[in-house]
Amino acid sequence: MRFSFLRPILNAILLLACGLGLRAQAPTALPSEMPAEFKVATGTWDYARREVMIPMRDGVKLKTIILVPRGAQGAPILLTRTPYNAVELTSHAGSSHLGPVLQGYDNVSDLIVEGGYIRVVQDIRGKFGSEGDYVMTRPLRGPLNPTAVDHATDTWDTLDWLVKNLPESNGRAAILGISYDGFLALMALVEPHPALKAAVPMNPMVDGWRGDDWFHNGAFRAQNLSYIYEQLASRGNDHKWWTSHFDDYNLYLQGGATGEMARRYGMEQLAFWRKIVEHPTYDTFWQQQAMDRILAARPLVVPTLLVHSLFDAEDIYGAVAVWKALKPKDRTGDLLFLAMGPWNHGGQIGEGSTLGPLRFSQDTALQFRREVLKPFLDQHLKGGSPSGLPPVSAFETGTNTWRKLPGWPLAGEGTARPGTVYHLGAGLTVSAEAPKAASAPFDEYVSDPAKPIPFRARPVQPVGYDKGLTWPQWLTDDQREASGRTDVLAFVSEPLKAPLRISGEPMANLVASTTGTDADWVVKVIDVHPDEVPSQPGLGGFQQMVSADIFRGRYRESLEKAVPIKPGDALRYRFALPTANHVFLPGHRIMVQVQSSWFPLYERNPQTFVPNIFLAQPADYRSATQRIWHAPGKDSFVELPVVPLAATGK
Ligand code: PG9
Repeated sequence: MRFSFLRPILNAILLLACGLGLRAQAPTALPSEMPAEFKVATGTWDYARREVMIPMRDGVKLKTIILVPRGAQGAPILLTRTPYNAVELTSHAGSSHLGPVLQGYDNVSDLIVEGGYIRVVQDIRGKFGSEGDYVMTRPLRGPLNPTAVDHATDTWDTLDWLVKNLPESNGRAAILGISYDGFLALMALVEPHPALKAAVPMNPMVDGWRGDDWFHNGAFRAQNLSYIYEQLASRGNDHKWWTSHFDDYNLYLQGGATGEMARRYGMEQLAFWRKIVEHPTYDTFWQQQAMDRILAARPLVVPTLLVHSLFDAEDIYGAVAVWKALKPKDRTGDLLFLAMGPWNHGGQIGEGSTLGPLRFSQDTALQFRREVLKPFLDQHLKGGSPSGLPPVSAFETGTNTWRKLPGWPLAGEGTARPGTVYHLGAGLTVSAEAPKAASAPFDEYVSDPAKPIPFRARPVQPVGYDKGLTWPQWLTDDQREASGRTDVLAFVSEPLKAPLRISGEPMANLVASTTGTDADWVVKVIDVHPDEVPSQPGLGGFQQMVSADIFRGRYRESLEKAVPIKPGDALRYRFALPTANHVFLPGHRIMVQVQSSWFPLYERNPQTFVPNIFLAQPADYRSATQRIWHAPGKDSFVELPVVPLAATGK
């Protein structure tokens, strides 16, 4: 064979070439089976989903989810602004239908679908998909916010963009939301965009010091540390609160003072937490961001429906405070409305026929959505006929009846009219009789910060809305356990012979002394059910809390300045309890419980005056003997906002 001598050389060249070729052609990785960007096939969906970044006046863009019903034309817009993840709130189920997608946390999905609304949910600046810096309940431009933007301007800019960029809309919008989102709905009223035709602030956070999320009358709500931690540690709530205890009672007790507890979680890194520690009193920091004060200083021009829950474990103060501040501005009577029902925090968007052990024999939440919310929105967003709503739509517990009321409160609050004063008396009684000189002048108990009174049965669950957690309904817990404790005084009336109707805020009036130099006072007005309740045996002897709150004694003279209590001095403490709309039925008894801790919902008072309780040291926590006086001139009582049964509102 000619040139056969060349074969080995040729083979070697071939091998080399193949090797080189192989190396040149082999892919570095298997090609991805995922497209760079997947387009969801939405042809069969009954809505279109748009995700947009809406620019604000300072250039920051806010992530906004827009859900437009298929074929919508001239549709009104329902806007919610939130720090709770707009994408998640609009992605509840994998469904081609708008209803299931919105169901769950989102407000009133049934109403949205039936009403043909364009649903818009937006992350506020600094949270989840939005750009910008996060500031907890960002105060309005002014002394607490030197920038040019706040939630009022962000809402204005958002609405302006929406009406210009949604050809399917009729240019009319409402803002609605619960709690933080309710606070944001109130912010929209500060300088409303002309397209804003209605607002529905539900359970809004209004005053974080007086009676909503952070403090009640100066007592810090320690169990909220987990919320502050998760909400502020990262944009996307990635850092989850952790615990090494099953019982929050143990967790907070071993944590010591709240400042020390927070330090163990590294919370000094969180600017809002540092602000809380710097502002334990009702100083200008809190006053200047209280929404009732802010709105009271401006005209009311947007029709507003305030929604209040009678068993709201988080924001039981806000809606009624705004109502009181704004009602005088509603000269024509067609701008401000109030609805209140037997719900927990946000319960009006769920199923409302029961709450804890209480039964209302009707779905009160559905009734509210159909008979109050829908007509209100129809009138203002669709140019429908006047809603015909009364100023106040209030569910009355006890009788389980809806009332259409001309105003709120029905009774003159805090006026101590005859028939409204219920004295705490010797022998642990509640009665209309003033104390007599001959009877025992006080009752007393020892309050021991080493053994604070659990605010609910242990093990105390964490605050939260996950399945299985009963936090949202704790205000309906049976108070029987507390009434049997030696560190709780339980004053009780004889069984009532006639129904007693209250509509408004009960006032606590304690004359109390302590051996310490600071003290907390918790007062609970309770409806004690008869010992046997044939229709619901489990309610036999049930102690139903009707209205209750805590007051930090150091603020007796001024909410702005803490002062020590003089040991042994019998001093008067007067404070309002949350709104109630209740009838004590015949055979029921009125109970008033008094105690000095409510733990761990509220941090412990060391009972030794220290300038800042967040920074109290272990040695400051001391037992004290508390006396509740019921002697002539030193009479403790509750003023109940009593109204005749036959009064208005049938
Ligand atoms: N109650 C919650 C909250 C509101 C405002 C500030 C902080 C917390 C909420 O449910 O949104």
